[in-house]
Amino acid sequence: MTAPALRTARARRSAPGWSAASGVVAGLVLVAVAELLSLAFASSSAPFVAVGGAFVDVVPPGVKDLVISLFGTSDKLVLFASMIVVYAGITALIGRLGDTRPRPSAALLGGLGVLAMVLVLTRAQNTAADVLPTLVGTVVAVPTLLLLLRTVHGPAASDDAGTAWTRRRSLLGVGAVGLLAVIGVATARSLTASRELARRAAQYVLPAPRSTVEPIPADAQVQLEGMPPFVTPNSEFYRIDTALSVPRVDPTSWQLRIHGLVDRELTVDFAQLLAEPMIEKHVTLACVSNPVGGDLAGNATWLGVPVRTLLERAGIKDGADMVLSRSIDGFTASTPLEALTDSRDSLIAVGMNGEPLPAEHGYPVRMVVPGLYGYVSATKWLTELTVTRFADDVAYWSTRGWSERGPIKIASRVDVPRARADLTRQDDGAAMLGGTAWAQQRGIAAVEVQIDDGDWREAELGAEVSEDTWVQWSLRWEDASPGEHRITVRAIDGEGRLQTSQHANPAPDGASGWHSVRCSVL
Ligand SMILES: Nc1nc2c(c(=O)[nH]1)N[C@H]1C(S)=C(S)[C@@H](COP(=O)(O)O)O[C@H]1N2
Ligand SMILES: [Mo]
Repeated sequence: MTAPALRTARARRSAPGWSAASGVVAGLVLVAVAELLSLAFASSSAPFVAVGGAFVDVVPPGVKDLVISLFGTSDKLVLFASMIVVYAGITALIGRLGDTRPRPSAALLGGLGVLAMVLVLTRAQNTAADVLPTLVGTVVAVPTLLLLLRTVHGPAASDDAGTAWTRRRSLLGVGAVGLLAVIGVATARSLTASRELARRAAQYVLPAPRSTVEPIPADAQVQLEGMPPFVTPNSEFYRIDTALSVPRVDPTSWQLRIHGLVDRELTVDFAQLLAEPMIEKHVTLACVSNPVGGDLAGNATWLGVPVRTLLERAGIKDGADMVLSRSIDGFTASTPLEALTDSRDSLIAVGMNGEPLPAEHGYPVRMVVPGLYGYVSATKWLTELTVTRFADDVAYWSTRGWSERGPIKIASRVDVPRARADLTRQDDGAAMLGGTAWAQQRGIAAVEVQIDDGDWREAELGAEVSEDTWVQWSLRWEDASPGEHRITVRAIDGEGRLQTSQHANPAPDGASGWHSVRCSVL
């Protein structure tokens, strides 16, 4: 008797649940093989990273805002988790289809692989070779699916529970191995990548600044439990970007190219950049997505070369009004030329709080522009400056519904107490309040606090470090009475303008409105 005849004789018995599981396991095999091979390629060649990155690039305007308001800086984790759920769902459906129609099911899985390959190719860092990991993963996964489908069904003649279970156990085995491979590879990747980067980075030493900046006076920090540190440690600095895997940029091959409307194109490598005269600046960065009272802002001492120095060397042609800065991962920001050439000393930065930039914050080189939201200025993993015109070029977020220009709006917030927290009175019956305010390029002249519907009281300000740096405020609330209260804060900038009470959402050009917290005084 020939094999096909044997198979027709023993009719396949349907096992939809196990078929769905076969789909999920085959999908896992696809990812595992691709991840494993992608170790030899750029991390952006890994299908999950590429598909997630492509997704981030096409989400409609406003969704970024919503996701950030819901999940804050855990947005990437949430995206990966959702992708895993969606992928498991799709592969389960594919497997389920395979219960009755194995070949179309295999074709669908292959199609999924091809779609992932197309998305891998759309990533800025990738070349054609970067599709290989996903290609091989798909080529392995498709026959695996067919094999698994055959395994879980088992011919009806051998229909005793024990045999069926033995066969199906092999499915679980393949699944477990695939899962371990994915986890193992992801771990290995991040370990080897950061070790290798550390080795290369160690070849460079940050230069001392030509002019050191005034040190931060101790009384810039309001001494009150629960206040954020005046200088944000690098490890606590908020991180916002579209990069699903942090770009690991090799400083030995890094280059910055300055071109466009210039008299002579300029290219500098990392050693040349470090040899330029550097300055230091205390600058508070803020994200346009920061909601009223939010913490998507951070304050650091940056070390870098004034952008102006390099732009002047390149020679700016008439008619230019914008510089499009580009990251290695394709992100772009449009910064008004004026903000890069005026006296605010915008930086091509290499140092953050006395250390090289951490990978998450743009190593080896990023932009820091006082007074503008990050999305139009603070390009991390910087590789290119194109001198151009707003009329000719559009940056990443501006094509997604965000404003083309993004001056930072004045902001003030209550940090102590936190919203809905308890506030303990001191022995003398007073309660201490504190918070933060910023209005980069203008500075903060005053902060006022209102308790319930009472009169506005003037807060005491910590030392002002610069107009581009946030200030901390505190208020001794003498007559704090036990019970529920509402605390509202507003600021006045260095030009005498009162912060507007008009509420605006972060999209399209930054949130506005007064921050209020409810608390109960004990
Ligand atoms: N390459 C790159 N640079 C980027 C971004 C990005 O998505 N990609 N996001 C910008 C935004 S929106 C902000 S608010 C700042 C945040 O800088 P940080 O992550 O160092 O705090 O980086 C800017 N630079
Ligand atoms: Mo941002």
